[in-house]
Amino acid sequence: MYCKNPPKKLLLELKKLRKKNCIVTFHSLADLDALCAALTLQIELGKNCIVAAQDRVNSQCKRVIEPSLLKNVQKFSEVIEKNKSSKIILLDCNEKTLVPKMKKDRAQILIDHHAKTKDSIKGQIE
Ligand SMILES: [Mn+2]
Repeated sequence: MYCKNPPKKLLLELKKLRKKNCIVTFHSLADLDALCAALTLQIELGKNCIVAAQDRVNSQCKRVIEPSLLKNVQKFSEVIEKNKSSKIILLDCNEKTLVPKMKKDRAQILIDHHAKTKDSIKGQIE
């Protein structure tokens, strides 16, 4: 859903995550809107916020994004094993098949601009 101003509840929750362990992920074969949103959120939340891809980023991301920033993107399946209690922020996606490494019920925060269906992933906070 598109909203001009983010819901207060969402902003409060994001504030609470500052400097806490959390994992930011996005849809498979990440594009620039997914990856840039994640990298920007990481700047806001701090280095305890891990940016983790389901698989890989697309060729446009590889062309445009600084290699040092790309190196900072980890593998979701590895990260989740080591950080089982971390909160998960899902960006730019609400479709289960596009986040194959994520258990469907584990997005604490969902930030997305795509249309929802009855099968969409729900975030505890959106
Ligand atoms: Mn996208």
